[in-house]
Amino acid sequence: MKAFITGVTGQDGHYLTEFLKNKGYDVYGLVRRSSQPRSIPDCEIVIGDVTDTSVVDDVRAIKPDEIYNLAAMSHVADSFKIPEYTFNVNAMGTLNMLEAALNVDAKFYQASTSELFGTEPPPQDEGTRFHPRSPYGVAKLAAFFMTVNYREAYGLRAYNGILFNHESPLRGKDFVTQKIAEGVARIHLGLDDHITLGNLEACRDWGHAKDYVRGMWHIMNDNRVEPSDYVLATGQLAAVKDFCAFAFEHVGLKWQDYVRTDKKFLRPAEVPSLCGNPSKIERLGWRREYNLRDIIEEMVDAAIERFKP
Ligand code: G4F
Repeated sequence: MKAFITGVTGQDGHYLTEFLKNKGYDVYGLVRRSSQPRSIPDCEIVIGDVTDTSVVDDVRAIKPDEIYNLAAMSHVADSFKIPEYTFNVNAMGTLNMLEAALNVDAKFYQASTSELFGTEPPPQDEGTRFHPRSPYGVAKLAAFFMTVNYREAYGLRAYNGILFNHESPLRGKDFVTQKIAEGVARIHLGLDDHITLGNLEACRDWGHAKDYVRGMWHIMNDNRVEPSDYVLATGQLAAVKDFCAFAFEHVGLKWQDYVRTDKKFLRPAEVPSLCGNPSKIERLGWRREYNLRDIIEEMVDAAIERFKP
């Protein structure tokens, strides 16, 4: 089996490459040209970009069985600053990848997101109305329905994985969980004396990226069911301040003594509360292995190791 992954240098790309290679797949990863050093997983590298239609030729040359479209401008707050770029990568990039999949009749996984639900109250599932709250969310909504449309119009075996937040030690530093984990580690090591965050009341359903890449494969590989869309979530709701409390508690500190807030980290429009109902994917046999405490402890411990002198 051959898999083609876009966004292979991201957190999920790393774990998915490892997971698929362990299953015996040949993995090809689309990597954007960059002069900056980056961590690239061990796979066949294809230099290209989802926003450049040459990617259709790249895919035709490889003829993968499965395409995982993980490439995105994935930072919600930044999408307000660069909405056009965000739309181009997240929506038009998906369209290019759908064309590429159609060309070789590959199965297609679209990295969709709980950001689509926006203001709709939890628990959210596959039947919940969409009301995105950012250029990121709006672009991902276009990509969601483009994927549905290629399935309905052309019979493409296309799947949206509607993933709630998922974290790990490989998470980018600008996401709140890694910002907190690294802040706690630096305070614990005496390198800093506080961290500054935005909205502490926002609630999320945080799972582990390893559980969720396994879910991506699961979504694409259950031959008992027709292609459709699936929520991947834990069903556990926690606020940003709860995440802080658990993370500081892990190193024996009280979060209130070290966390400050600054309006500059607030968003023009916020998604207040996301918590998913994973019943549909659980009926196919997927179960998460990690809970929130496991994730936080792993992230804080890994950050301590990184910053240790
Ligand atoms: O960690 P975040 O930046 O993740 P967000 O916005 O929920 O998006 C992530 O999850 C989505 C799935 O639901 C993905 F689609 C998306 O690509 C990304 O992976 O922020 C989480 C919450 C927000 O409510 C934010 O306002 O934390 C709040 N927050 C509070 N202080 C902060 C901060 N977020 C960041 N990034 N930095 C802060 O200082």
